[in-house]
Parts: sequence; C-alpha cells; structure tokens
Amino acid sequence: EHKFWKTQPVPQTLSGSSFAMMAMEEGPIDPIKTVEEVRQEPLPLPSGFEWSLIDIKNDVQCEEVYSLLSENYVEDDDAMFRFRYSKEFLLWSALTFRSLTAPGYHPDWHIGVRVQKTGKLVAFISGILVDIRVRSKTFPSAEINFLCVHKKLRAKRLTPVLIKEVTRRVNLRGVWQAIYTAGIVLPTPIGTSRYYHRNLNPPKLVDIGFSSLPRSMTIARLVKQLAVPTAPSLPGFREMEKKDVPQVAALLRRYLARFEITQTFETDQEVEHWFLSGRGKEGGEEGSAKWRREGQVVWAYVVEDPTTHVITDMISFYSLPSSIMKHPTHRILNAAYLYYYASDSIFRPSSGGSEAVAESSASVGIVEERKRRERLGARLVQLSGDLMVVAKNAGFDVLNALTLLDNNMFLSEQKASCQSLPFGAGDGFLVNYLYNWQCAPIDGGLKGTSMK
Ligand code: YNC
Ligand code: MG
Repeated sequence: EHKFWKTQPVPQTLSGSSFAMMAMEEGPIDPIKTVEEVRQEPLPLPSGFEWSLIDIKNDVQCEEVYSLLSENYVEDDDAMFRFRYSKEFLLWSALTFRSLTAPGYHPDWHIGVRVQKTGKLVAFISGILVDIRVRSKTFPSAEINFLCVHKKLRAKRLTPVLIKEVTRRVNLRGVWQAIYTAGIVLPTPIGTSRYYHRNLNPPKLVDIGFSSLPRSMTIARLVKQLAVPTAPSLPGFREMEKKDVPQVAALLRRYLARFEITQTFETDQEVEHWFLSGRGKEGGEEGSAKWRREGQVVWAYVVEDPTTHVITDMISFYSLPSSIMKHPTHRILNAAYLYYYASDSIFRPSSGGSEAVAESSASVGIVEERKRRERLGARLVQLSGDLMVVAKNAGFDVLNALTLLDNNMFLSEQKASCQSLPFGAGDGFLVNYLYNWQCAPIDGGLKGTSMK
C-alpha cells in the first residue's frame, strides 16, 4: 500500500478521464518553497550507520561505489545477469557539464551510507542536474540513479531515508523536480518502455541463456541469419569528433523538440560531455576492440554529407556490461545500449515547397508528414544497421534498445520481419517517473536521460 510513496509529491493515481487530463495544468505538485525553508540537517539514520558524501572523482571512493554496485545492483528476474558499471561509466554519468564547472566540485548529490564502526559503504543514491522539458515547460531537474542498498540490509526501510535525504540536498540547491526510472511499478508511472535486443553473438547468447535457440534452428543457421555486414553502408558515416559538436547539438535539439518529454541539451558543452567524454583508455591492448570496449562509455557516430559536409544524422550507444552469474566460462556480457540519435530526414520536404514555409505553418499536411515519417523510418533502419556493424566489430555481444524516441519505427517485430537486421522483443521493461510534476501520461516517444 506504499506507506512511503503515498506521502510523496507524486501523482497517486493515473489521471482519470481524458477531459480531466485536458483541463489539468501541468506543473509542480507541492506548494512552491524557498531554499531557506528546506531542512538544514541530514535525515536521521538507524543507529550504527552514518552519511558519507562520495567524491566520485576520488579513485578509492569510486572503487567503493563500483564494488557496492557490482555486488548488489540490478539483477534480472531470474538472477542470471547483473549490471556491471565501469568506473568510467560512473564518472561519466556523475560529472555533468555543470558539476564539473561549478566553483570547486560539489559531491553533495552523491550520497553514501557507511557502517559507523568499519566504514564499509552499504548504500548509495545519486543525482545529477539535467534540464527536462515536458511538453511546453522546461525545468531544471535531478536525475536520480544508482539507488542501491546492500543485500544484507534489504527490507529495513532504508530506501525512504535515502530518497528523503537526496531530495533535501537537491532542494537545498533550489531544484524541486526529479526524473527517474525503475524496473518496478510505483506511484505513478508517466510511461513505460520495453527492451528490445539485437543479438550480435548468437553462440554466446544462446550458451549463457540470454536467447534461446528457436525450435528447428541450428546455431550455424542462426549465426548466418544474424550476420551483420563488415562495414557501415551509409556514405559519410564516421565517428563523431569535437568539431561536429555545434552541428550535432543543433540537429539533436531540433529532433528532440518533436517529443513530449526530453532532456533539452541547452548548451553545446553538454552535448560534448554526453557524447564525447567518457572515452577512456583502459583494458586490452591499445587500439584493440577490447581496449576501446572496456575504456569507452559512449560511442557516437555522424553521417557527413560527402558533398555539402553538412551533418545529416547522428546516432550513438553506450557500453554497459553485465556480470553473467552461474556460468562456468563466460563472465561478462558486453552489452551496447542504443542512446540518442537524430536525423534531418524528418525535416526535409519530400517534394517542392521550401522547408521554411512548410515549418512555419501549423502543420506540414498529413500526406507530407506521412512521407517524411516513411523516409525517417527507412533512414533509421540504415542508421541502426550501421550502428550494429560498429558494435559487432568492437566486440559487443548484443545491442539493446528501448521503445522510446522513434525506435518503434525500426524495433517492432512486424517491421523487423521485412528487414535483414531484426531486433527481438525482450521481457524487460523500464518504468519512467517524474517527482513533483503533475502531467498527463506521456504517450510513446518517451525519452528521459536515463542509462539503465
Ligand atoms: C525503487 N527502485 O516501494 P513503499 S532504480 C523507488 N525506486 O516504499 P526498503 C523504491 N522506490 O512502497 P529495499 C524502489 N525500490 O512502502 C523500492 N522502493 O512506499 C520503495 N536493489 O524500502 C518501496 N536499484 O529499504 C518501498 O526496500 C520502500 O531494502 C521500501 O531497498 C530497495 O536507481 C532497493 O534495483 C531498490 O538495492 C534500494 O532493493 C534495493 O528492498 C536494491 O525496505 C538492487 O522503497 C538495485 C536496484 C534501483 C534502481 C534507481 C532510481 C531510484 C529512484 C528513487 C526515487 C527518487 C525520487 C526523487 C528524489 C529527488 C527529488 C527532488 C527534487
Ligand atoms: Mg532497507
């Protein structure tokens, strides 16, 4: 019955009739407060435990968070796989443009709980600052992630204390909203996405039980069926570089403006941070696929028109390996997760008429819109196909994607049957939430910021 969540400024039930939703003013649920009204002292912890701010840039502390998460973080339902974040990943997602450039470094949204006697880190929760737009309103928001309580301390109601403490610290910085995702249903989702998977390494995925071998199918035939080309096919497809940042930022903002909820990427520095930082240099022999895979968090690519040199598309994924539990030989599942992308194919007029004219009118017209969406769908099949090639060549076992952004244009099983590079629907779901923001449910196309 949600003893904790029913006390929080979150919608308690799904909005009723569509009339109610249409009439509803979207905005904060709590009365507006000032920073002065926020509790100054940390929340009390059960005896024997103490708060400990984590400086994620400090090697020792980063290592402590890493081992807490690698032993206690999210497992799939059958406890076969557990996320295994790299230190680079934690650093990359913790250090936004703003926290990096703030005067000094403020680790106050990276909150740990330690056993007083031993200093052992037993719980963690973190927030980073992102700007979120929901329909017409944009607001600063904390993205909450990496909530984790040691397995031995579960079901002791530590979670509500962690959430209240992170809320207090977020509020102390004048931020009143948050965005987060979870694998469970709580009061009250704004939307849900489903995982899809593109198998890049059939023998391993079948061996570890990630995928099953269809009846009357052999491994050899599956390998053949799921083979990907050895090189990308789109002319001008290449890795994103620093010089691309202004063009990519503009294209991404324009593309994301089409969705009901998104991170806004207000500055070019943010785009540089999210797509070009986190290119680490550890693991394997320098330059090898392993070297890159183990050190690099985000892999971003662009399509540069060979004649005009305009960036027409961008697409990216991030690396998030999982530990494989209970398997005699395989230890790690090298998973790539589709991240942001953008394409100008939805903006270019399909015949006659200038784009400026088309976009200044309220609507481009149903027929024209349908043509553009068809073109975008075809383009996204090509872009995601080239991304599979990159991921496969870099040694990833699987490319995962959620049903958000325009992903349904190339993920759905129906569409998959008429292309050569099918994704398959998985059984995992990711549920999306906003804290202290009342809004009508968000239909499809949802994209927060989360990496899970
Ligand atoms: C969860 N994932 O419902 P009620 S996702 C939020 N997110 O409260 P206890 C959760 N709430 O229902 P345990 C939650 N899981 O009675 C449980 N809860 O009202 C609620 N797993 O607390 C739950 N990481 O401490 C219940 O539960 C209350 O010991 C029970 O610990 C839970 O990062 C957990 O999946 C998840 O480490 C910590 O199972 C533990 O079971 C664990 O007795 C493995 O808690 C790792 C894992 C979760 C990943 C994530 C997003 C978290 C969002 C938190 C909400 C943020 C709100 C916004 C704050 C900023 C606001 C501003 C401004
Ligand atoms: Mg607990």
